[in-house]
Amino acid sequence: MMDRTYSDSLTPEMEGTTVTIAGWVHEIRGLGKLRFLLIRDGRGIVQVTLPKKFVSEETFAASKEVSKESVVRVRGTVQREDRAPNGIEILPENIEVISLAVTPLPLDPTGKVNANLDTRLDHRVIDLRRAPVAAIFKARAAALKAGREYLEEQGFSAIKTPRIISTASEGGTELFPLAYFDREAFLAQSPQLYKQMLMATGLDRVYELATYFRAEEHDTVSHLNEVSAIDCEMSFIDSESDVMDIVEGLTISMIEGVRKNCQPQLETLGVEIEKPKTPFPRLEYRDVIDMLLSEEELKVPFGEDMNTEAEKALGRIMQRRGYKHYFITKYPLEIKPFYTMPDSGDPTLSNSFDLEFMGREIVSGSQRIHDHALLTERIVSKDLDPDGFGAYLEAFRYGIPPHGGFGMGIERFLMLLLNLPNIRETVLFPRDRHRLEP
Ligand code: AMO
Repeated sequence: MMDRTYSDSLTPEMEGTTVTIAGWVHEIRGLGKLRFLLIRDGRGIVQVTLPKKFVSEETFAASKEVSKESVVRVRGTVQREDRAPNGIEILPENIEVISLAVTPLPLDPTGKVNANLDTRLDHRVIDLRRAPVAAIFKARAAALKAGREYLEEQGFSAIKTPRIISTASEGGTELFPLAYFDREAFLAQSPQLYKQMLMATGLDRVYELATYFRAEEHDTVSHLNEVSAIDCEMSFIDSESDVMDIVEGLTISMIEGVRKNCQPQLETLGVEIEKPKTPFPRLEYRDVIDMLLSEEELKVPFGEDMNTEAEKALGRIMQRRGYKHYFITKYPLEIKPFYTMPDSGDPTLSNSFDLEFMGREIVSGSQRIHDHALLTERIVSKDLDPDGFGAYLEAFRYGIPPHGGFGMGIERFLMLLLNLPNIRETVLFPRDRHRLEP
């Protein structure tokens, strides 16, 4: 590895020592006989100061030839300078230009010149050099790390299920078809069928950092066509309530993971994250419909799914009560996928739930049907062909415990946590209806 000192290790106490720094030329300021290069290295910025009188001719010339965003390595002496970042500057002995950046730049990485999201995504590599953009991905990594740790502590094992599949699990209209040798296959919409099949094996608690491919033609600020999710399935449950306990614990851990480990990034983003108010309320769908009518004068006909307007209105109601996170439970059976367990008291309802975060769904889950005959009946009632579900249905014939699970959309979670205006901000290289590049 190259010998280099990162900007965040440089302190005024190091005055007089010789160091080598390396990174991108963030800014060039020239005042005739005094020039400044600001070098950005992914952890911060260091000022390199070049008084013409005190540096060699070659070094001064190099500082004039280099363009913004070029990669350089600078060897020099640390000096105290209160006006510079970290209270230090470097007086260079040598400036090596490792990779010269072409001008003009397609995007201004200092963020002084605003660019629209499309232009930023077109030139994502340059965009990712900006501190507020990089901060999102630090927060994303911290949230996922905390989420994985929580699930492992709770006894969940990491699994990997196929991304190339033969059957839909979440309704037939959202699949991307794929040529699989001489047959048709699809990109997986979710690990749903596989994670349920594993409940028949003795692997009692599983999770997957999954990718959902969804051929939805949505063009909104909260939909993607390639989605990352934390998918869990757990067996020997008494009811969906056991699953909601895990969803709540997972959500709190992920929020805490970001709060504890990403304070500098949150400051860069100008975001303050409060500790979530717990326990998360569990509101029955039926009661939500009544609340919407009485408190927001919004009518959602019983049996219809919550539309965006209704979700937002409920978000306002719950915000007034001090909650950002709350469950909606007991949805009508007909609007939930075939694998959802009907409610034993009222079979028109289901043992299902969504977790909402300030008026938007981030998690959906349920207790599943574990009875082979009922499952087959539900598949047929959705106009699907049980023959297409051979191996899945077989798992229900030879002993399978009561089970349930959920999927959490990681991008939705981050968008809401970091108060971002568009879900695309949370993905390095997002895939949407119009974007396949970069
Ligand atoms: P569902 O289809 O509700 O459930 O997806 C679960 C969560 O994934 C996220 N999500 C999306 N995010 C962005 N763009 C999309 N197009 C998109 N689609 C889904 C949301 C959503 O809450 N198999 C079930 C889960 C389960 O029951 O285990 C499922 O896929 O945050």
